[in-house]
Amino acid sequence: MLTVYGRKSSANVQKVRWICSEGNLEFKTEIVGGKYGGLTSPEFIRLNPNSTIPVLKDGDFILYESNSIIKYISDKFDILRSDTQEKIALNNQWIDWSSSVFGLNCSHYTLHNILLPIDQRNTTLAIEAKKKIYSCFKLLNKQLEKTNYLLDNELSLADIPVGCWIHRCVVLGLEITEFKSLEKLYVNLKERSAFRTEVFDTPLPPE
Ligand SMILES: N[C@@H](CCC(=O)N[C@@H](CS)C(=O)NCC(=O)O)C(=O)O
Repeated sequence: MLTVYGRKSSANVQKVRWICSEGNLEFKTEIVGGKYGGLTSPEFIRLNPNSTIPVLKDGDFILYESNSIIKYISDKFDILRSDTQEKIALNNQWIDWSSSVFGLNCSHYTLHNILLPIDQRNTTLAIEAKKKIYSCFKLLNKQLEKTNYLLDNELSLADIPVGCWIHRCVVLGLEITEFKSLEKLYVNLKERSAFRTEVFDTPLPPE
């Protein structure tokens, strides 16, 4: 059976738990990270020398980096797999963007709003991250004008990381109501039980 290492409040962990649930895959959970610690233990460093979550264990096979993990699960268990090179490439494009642009700013916003001790939070950095997140909302809203999900009218792999970060923004109080197409995606995601269980109903970091 698969084991997913990481606290349920981590957006990167949520991506992995969501795709497993989307495909009705059973998995075990090892809660580490955040207030639970454990990322610098010798056992965990053997799994991931970066001391970050998530980590996936599939038998003797160990994998870290959330985006690599969701692609592995998608391919191996045939969950949300794309049938053309173009669709694979577009999914990869959005998955890369979700980490290097959108997720990066969501992480900064999280850090400087709730995660760091109050005396280490930097309001300027939080405002800067918020501005960049709103540019991402605008870009996503444009992309979503003609489709219910990012690539077409069905859920694709790329919706998973993007959906996790959208939810993080919403729970941190960032308003999406002026972005009607983006809001429609969020409504569609909330109708999926895998999203509700693994993303929507989870606590905020560092829980
Ligand atoms: N690029 C990595 C980033 C991993 C990462 O930064 N994970 C965060 C949680 S979202 C972490 O390990 N934080 C330390 C902690 O939870 O204690 C991935 O996508 O897996």
